[in-house]
Amino acid sequence: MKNIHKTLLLLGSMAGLSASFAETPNIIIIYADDVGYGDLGCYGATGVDTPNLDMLAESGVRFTSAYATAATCTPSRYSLLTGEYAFRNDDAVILPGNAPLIIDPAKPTIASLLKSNGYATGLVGKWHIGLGSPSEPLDWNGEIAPGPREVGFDYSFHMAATGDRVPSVYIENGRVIGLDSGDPMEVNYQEPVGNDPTGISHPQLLRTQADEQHAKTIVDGTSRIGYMNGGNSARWTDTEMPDIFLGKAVEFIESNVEEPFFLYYAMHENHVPRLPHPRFRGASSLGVRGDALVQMDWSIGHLLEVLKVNGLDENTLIIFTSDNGPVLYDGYYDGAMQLNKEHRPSGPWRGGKYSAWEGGTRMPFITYWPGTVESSISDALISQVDLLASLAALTGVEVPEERATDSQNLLDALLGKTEVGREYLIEQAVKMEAIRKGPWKYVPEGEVTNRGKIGKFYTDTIAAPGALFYLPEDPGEENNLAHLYPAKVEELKALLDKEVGA
Ligand code: NG6
Ligand code: CA
Repeated sequence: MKNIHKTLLLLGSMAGLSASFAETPNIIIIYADDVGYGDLGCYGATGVDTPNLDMLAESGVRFTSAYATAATCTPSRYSLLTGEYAFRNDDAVILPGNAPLIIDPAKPTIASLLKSNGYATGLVGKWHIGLGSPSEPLDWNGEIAPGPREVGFDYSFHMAATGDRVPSVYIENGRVIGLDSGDPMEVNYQEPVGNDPTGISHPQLLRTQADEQHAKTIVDGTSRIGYMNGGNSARWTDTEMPDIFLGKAVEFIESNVEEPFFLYYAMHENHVPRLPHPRFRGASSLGVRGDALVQMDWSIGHLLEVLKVNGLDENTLIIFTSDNGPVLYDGYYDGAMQLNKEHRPSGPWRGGKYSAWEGGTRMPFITYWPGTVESSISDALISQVDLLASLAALTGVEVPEERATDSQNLLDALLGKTEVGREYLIEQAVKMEAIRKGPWKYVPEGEVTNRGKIGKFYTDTIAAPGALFYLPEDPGEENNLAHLYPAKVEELKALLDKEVGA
């Protein structure tokens, strides 16, 4: 395998690539779910300890202006993998668990590019960008395709969508694991299928009560979004999920010690339902939301150990970030809001998941590569959409023309060699987009969606000509300066319109 890899690089160099600079470290993207900027110790968390992530941040680069492309999961994940802003794809909205794949397999992804360059590629964890083809309904009892394999992953072990959505089963290399052919499974988001109890019919069976949207089929004592029937032997146990994903991530690493690998480790923490393993109960003072963060950090510590034991630690680039901002209450009455105390999950930023305020997309973001990445804190402006072009540049693989055009090569910033990042980036929120350029942030006229008190969404109304903030002095986006700087408003509005379409 190693030899093949070198040959490919040579071909790359004949095609005019700067192959002499290409390196082929192992690459692990650890993608957390709903973890906010302020949720890690190294970003100021209180009430929860994250020593392993703090160590990564201390030895690597800790970014302060790194963004998910969107304030919700599906669009951010789409962008991360494809190098394309999700607002360019109308299908890239929060998907139900039975939605078809939204990545066109003809488009390159980080996985397919690295695979074409000799990497073994693996996905472990949350998928949530659809499975199956749009033209025919998916049979969960057969081959599940197209999916991760068709967009570049050699190996995959994942859930279909989210922890709070059916089907609550694991899929490995295109097959539901543990399925009994005598008990076929069925999934429906429109109407009930089968006779399983739901959160509405049997609330007494629930560990945690939920809102109506999350009160459909009960699996493992938790009601979900959507209905499922059958597949009983395949259904997951929530408290085991983090250890199962960790085990699969470790297996993938250990079976690829001899060749470069790319692992997309899409952890479930800190999405609802928050059901950490009992050994982490009480590990934080923030209730289950903090306990799940502690388990996430512990799992990452274990992964680091595995790399070390296998002699891979100095040959592995780790990138840690999250798909969207934090949320306390998100459908289950799990006490996260009541137990949050002084902790600020979005750090200094306003808003969180769903929101066009900074907390929606400004993410914790750490790069770690002992011996190569130098310890620093970086204010470089970067977006997760840039990972594709940057990792392609690192490994000497060419991005096909006219593909992944939103992705910029910010490799030097990622490696801590410069604090020069992008000029500007788009922040996609629910039903609107905002723009950050240099120190400025512009939110156009419209309604900013936010998760509020238990059970509620609320909106902040932005009047024409939109709101302009100077972030270095106003991280909380409280002082709208639009009337003072009309030219800046014009400039940012024009840029935003150019990108998202007026
Ligand atoms: C929303 C769910 C929320 C969560 C989210 C997806 C509500 C009322 N419900 O529809 O609980 O599942 O979808 O989260 O907001 S994400 O992180 O995968 O985008
Ligand atoms: Ca998410």
